[in-house]
Amino acid sequence: MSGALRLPRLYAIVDPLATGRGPDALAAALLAGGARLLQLRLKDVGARELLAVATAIAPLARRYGALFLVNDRPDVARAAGADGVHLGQEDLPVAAARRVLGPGAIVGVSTHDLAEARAADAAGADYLGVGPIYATATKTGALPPRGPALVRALRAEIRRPLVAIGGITAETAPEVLAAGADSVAMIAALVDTPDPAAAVRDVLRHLP
Ligand code: 3NM
Repeated sequence: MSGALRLPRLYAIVDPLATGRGPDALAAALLAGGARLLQLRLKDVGARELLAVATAIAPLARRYGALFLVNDRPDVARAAGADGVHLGQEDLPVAAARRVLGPGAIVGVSTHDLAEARAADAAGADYLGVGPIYATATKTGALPPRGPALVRALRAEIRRPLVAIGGITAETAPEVLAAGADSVAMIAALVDTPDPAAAVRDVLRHLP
């Protein structure tokens, strides 16, 4: 997309983990709690199921005025009418994702060090994911945690929005934002709880 992107400070990721919750029910709960940016992340389903879930969540997000992104798959994001896509390092490059999604879409990229961040910046990503900040059990094969220092290092030279990720909780979110992140992404802290809507409300109360 053109122009500077302003992201909500909480970047809520719809990944049911092992909770057994349906992703659409989870998305509804996160929105009801006040999340205004959702990313759908379902690592173990095929494109058809991902599309079906994304197609159900997109109008729900729109009703709340929330941004809705799909992880990994620009084609699914476009077909579902999502606002954009979040790309990992092994997914399509930013330019190819834009060819699929069109000029108005949001394209974010996961980065884990300065070199990846510089490359995503040069490629024109709308925002950069930055992590893992703290230890996380959510992502298989996650790199060692880098602490808020990684955010500080990237902030020193990159102007694009930075979305910090990895083991962030309501308690640690303020120090990550203070290090220069624009937003904090969370999975377990929201999802692996008895009441995801209440977890979102609690996080939003903690944010400066
Ligand atoms: N990506 P939680 S860390 C999906 O470093 C993801 O790129 C990461 O989940 C990265 O909030 C991570 O439960 C897991 O730790 C985030």
